[in-house]
Amino acid sequence: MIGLSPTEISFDATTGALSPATGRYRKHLSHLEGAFRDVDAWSRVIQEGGDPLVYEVMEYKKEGSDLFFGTTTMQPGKVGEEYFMTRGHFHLSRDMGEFYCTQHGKGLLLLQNREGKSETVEMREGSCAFIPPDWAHRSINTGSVPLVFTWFCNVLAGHDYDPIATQGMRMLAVERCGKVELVPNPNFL
Ligand code: S6P
Ligand code: ZN
Repeated sequence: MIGLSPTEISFDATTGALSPATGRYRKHLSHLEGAFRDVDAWSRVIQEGGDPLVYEVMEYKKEGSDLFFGTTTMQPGKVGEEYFMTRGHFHLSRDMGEFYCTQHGKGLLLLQNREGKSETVEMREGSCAFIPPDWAHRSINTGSVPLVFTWFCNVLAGHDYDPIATQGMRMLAVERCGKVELVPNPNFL
């Protein structure tokens, strides 16, 4: 790691655009099969809504560094009563956490440990969330504008999507009577 040069990377806090970026990907609703409880609503929004973009991730990784960072930009929207959300994952390296710092919009960070304990941290402009090692994390846009956050973690953290893809998370974030509610996921055992 000796010999790495300091670098400036700029980001746009309202769009999440990163410059320079070393990687990026987009997730449209069709990529999130099985993530939302209401499967009929999921198909309907894809067909009638033209498979909307749910989120985009851009990252900057310096070769040889132990750390990297990026932005996640989440569009507002719902599938049935459930808000747009990320897939959610544990890190493959169980001793590596992460920070999420919200730049724009509002949302909920839903966390869950291996024993199924569920917690949330509010995501709002000017706040950062600490994600402890070995807690799964899923971000949820509960607002009406894009939710943009920067994240920072170790390059060796990795993603383990299987547990959440298989079982979902214990709690769901839904809109009821115009309000954000956390309700138990009936499919989580
Ligand atoms: C990586 C970090 C984020 C997420 C991104 C999308 O450790 O937590 O970059 O990957 O917000 O979420 P997901 O669950 O689809 O990877
Ligand atoms: Zn992560």
